[in-house]
Amino acid sequence: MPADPITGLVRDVLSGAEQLGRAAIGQERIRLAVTGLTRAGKTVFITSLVANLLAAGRGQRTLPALQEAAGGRLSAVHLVPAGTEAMPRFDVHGHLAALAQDPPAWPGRTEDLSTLELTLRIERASMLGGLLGPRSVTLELLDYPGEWLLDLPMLDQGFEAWSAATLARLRTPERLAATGEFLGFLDALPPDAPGEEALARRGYGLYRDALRACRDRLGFRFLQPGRVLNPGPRGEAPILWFFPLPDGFRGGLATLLRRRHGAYVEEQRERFFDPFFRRFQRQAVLVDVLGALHAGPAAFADTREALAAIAAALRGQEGFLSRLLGLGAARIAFVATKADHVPTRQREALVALLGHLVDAQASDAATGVHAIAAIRCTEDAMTTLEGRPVGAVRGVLLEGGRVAKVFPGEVPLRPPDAGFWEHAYFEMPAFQPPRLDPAGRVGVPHLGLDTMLAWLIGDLL
Ligand SMILES: Nc1nc2c(ncn2[C@@H]2O[C@H](COP(=O)(O)OP(=O)(O)O)[C@@H](O)[C@H]2O)c(=O)[nH]1
Ligand SMILES: [Mg+2]
Repeated sequence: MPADPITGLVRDVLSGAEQLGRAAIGQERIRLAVTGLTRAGKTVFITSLVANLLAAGRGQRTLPALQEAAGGRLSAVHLVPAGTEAMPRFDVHGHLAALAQDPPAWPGRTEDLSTLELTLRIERASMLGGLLGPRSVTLELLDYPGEWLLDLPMLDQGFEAWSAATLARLRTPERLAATGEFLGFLDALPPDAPGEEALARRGYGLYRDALRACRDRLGFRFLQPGRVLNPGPRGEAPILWFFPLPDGFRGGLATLLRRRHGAYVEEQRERFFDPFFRRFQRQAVLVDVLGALHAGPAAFADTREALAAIAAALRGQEGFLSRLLGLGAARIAFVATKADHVPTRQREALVALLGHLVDAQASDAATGVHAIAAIRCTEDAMTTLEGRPVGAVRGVLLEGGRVAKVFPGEVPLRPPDAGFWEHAYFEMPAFQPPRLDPAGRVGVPHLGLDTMLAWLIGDLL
């Protein structure tokens, strides 16, 4: 097996945790992985979770539903100091400091692969009211890029099927501005193109640039393979140097790309997904549903397709979730983030819409659907639109720092049809976060973070 970034990192996560686990025999661990596509709100989510847990450990009622699920009181919460891990560490102090600035700032953009551990001390009351004695639990958090999750649907596809599906997406008119150069390169290739390294590298470079442009300039999300967009801190490796080929290619290039594709898929399965899913049986998949609505019909359809493919791969016959359920204890929460962009009465619609996007079944106890704001920046307000009163939100705009009332539009209960987009009106400005107490004594205002966590990890506390 070639040495490559993710394999190494996952091994680090696994072995680092193993060592710690041994050091604290008898200590219970909760392993929670947080993922989501770029800008979904992963960093903000973990920052808020940590700030609110630390405050709860100092006696503040910041996460009531979680405390209730724990059947007791959090009496102390500590960050586990960094040891000798090779994994990047989640910069919780930096992110909290940004929020405590005046004016407060959102945490900066991050490399999406880092870990952090907290110890939670829980005082439990017995049924008769006496104390049962404290329990100590280690909460291990992993922040990993949602782009990698998009490799899941690749596991059951051969090179030809993957190529056909991928090229069909790249060729849609909305994407041509980003993909034209790569598609031009493909068109000029003879079907018996030789397996030359320079040719493969050139094609790969153009493909990678097309994926990046689709993501960064056009807001598309269904882009594979995930490690091309997010190779992790150790950079690109030859196993990534493939790209989709049209039907009918028979020469050396086709053979080379097919081999690399196969090696990549196998490696992801064996070295990433298998060990990872076995270890992190609790996962939060964050989705910026409102942002996708805001980005328009093509980007929304693309997010929808990406989520459906991920959910199906998790759930299918051979799906990771079904295999984990065999081991017991797997749970995945799909979470619509930034719910403070819509007034309270629309949050149910947000949950319903996300439920449709991931095809959640009421009977599926292992999959939960939630809408939260990890950091609540607004309050409900009323405004008038064409003479009639409508629900709005009020907050401080990030740009300019002035208080504004925003009518965000109506969240549809299900994936909208063409008619919706004709009249679509969806405003989603960036709000300024509330300022965090610099001493960190109080938590961070949120919406539904505790309820969601109670569902996802409450049974383990
Ligand atoms: N209003 C609001 N905005 C949020 C919230 N969470 C994230 N955001 C916005 O989304 C941006 C991206 O969040 P971040 O956590 O950095 O995304 P990541 O790329 O998934 O780590 C932030 O800078 C905020 O502007 C939230 O709970 N409420
Ligand atoms: Mg981040």
